[in-house]
Amino acid sequence: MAKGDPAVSSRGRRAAPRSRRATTGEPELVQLLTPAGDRIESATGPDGTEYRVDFTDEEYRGLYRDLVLVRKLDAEATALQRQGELGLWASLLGQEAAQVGSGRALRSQDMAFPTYREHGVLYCRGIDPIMPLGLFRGVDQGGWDPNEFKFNMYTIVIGAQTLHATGYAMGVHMDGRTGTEDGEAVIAYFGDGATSQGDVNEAFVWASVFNAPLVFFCQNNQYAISEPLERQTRVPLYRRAGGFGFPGVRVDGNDVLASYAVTRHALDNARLGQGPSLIEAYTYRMGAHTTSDDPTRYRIASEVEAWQAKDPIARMKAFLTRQQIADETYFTEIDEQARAEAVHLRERVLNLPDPQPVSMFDHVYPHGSPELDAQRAQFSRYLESFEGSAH
Ligand SMILES: Cc1ncc(C[n+]2csc(CCOP(=O)(O)OP(=O)(O)O)c2C)c(N)n1
Ligand SMILES: [Mg+2]
Repeated sequence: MAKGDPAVSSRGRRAAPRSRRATTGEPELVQLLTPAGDRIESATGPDGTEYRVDFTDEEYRGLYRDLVLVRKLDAEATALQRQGELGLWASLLGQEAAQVGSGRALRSQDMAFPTYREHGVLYCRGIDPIMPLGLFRGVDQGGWDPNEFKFNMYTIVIGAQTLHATGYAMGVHMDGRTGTEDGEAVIAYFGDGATSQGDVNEAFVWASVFNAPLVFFCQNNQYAISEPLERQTRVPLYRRAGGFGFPGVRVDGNDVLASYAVTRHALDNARLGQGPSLIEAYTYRMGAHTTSDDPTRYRIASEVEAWQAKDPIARMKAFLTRQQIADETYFTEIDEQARAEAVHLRERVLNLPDPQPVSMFDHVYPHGSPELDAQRAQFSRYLESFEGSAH
């Protein structure tokens, strides 16, 4: 999907001719699409940057399709876990706009470092959604070639990937792959809870002083499992960036247009050699932390309902309908496409082959090792000892 440059493009064709800047003393929230589906033509960030997008009708419809597909595939994975077909699933429900907006803002040469919840970004990278399902079904070790898709492996150790991303981005800079419009930028995803980790704060320091071409993309979904945001910070998270010496901005993470505009701008600054920045995508985890969690034990229904009114897909649908960019026929078509893709995904998951137990030794070192060979041989003998027995 080729899209206009949000920072410099001309105004959206049917956009309402107005600009918005928060003046209430509340933290500024960059927003280009209200929860009711009204377009705001441009929004000004805390450092004066003006954000806007200029999509064609087809591109607007494409973003809607991405949001719906990503939600449907995620729901299918949750259902598979509930039926005992996956060991665990971390749903992205509610965070589709933050992920699709930032994921579509990446250029092909950019590198992404995800957590365990970035199924929407993975989808936008053009990766087959079955890839992480092998990991959560326990039939592979979750490995893929990060360079093939410019998408690093899922990381469950909270915050660790921000350091990996920083090191990688420092390398990009040292190799001279920044400073031009086709330079490479890097994005590191993490959550609100991760901001309390030492790793993340160390990543901020290193990225800052080495001017790494890195966008720190924090999805503030208000919870770290059961811990609410107020247990992580006394200041809005995006303001942390100032103390480390780089810009920070808070975007409406349920607004796919603003998420796109803010991320595209930050990535382009990074690729041009202007160093790191922090984006706080203000959103909400509508579901459980993972399928092992029961959020009714620590949050009240009215809070969830309040966020339901800010749903990322509903506002996009309202906008497309009102502007006559799409109609019911289109929405039905997309629902049908999403359903078919989910069925296809399910069939393939159920047919994933079980691995041979000894295969766990295969990818530890690229060229093996004598010690590992000995361990493999010992394990093989152990497995053979069961042959012919009932167990
Ligand atoms: C280093 C480390 N400590 C603790 C955990 C256990 N853990 C898994 S998810 C999680 C909460 C993370 O919250 P947040 O960063 O807000 O991300 P979210 O799950 O909300 O997307 C914790 C503490 C872990 N995986 N790694
Ligand atoms: Mg969180």
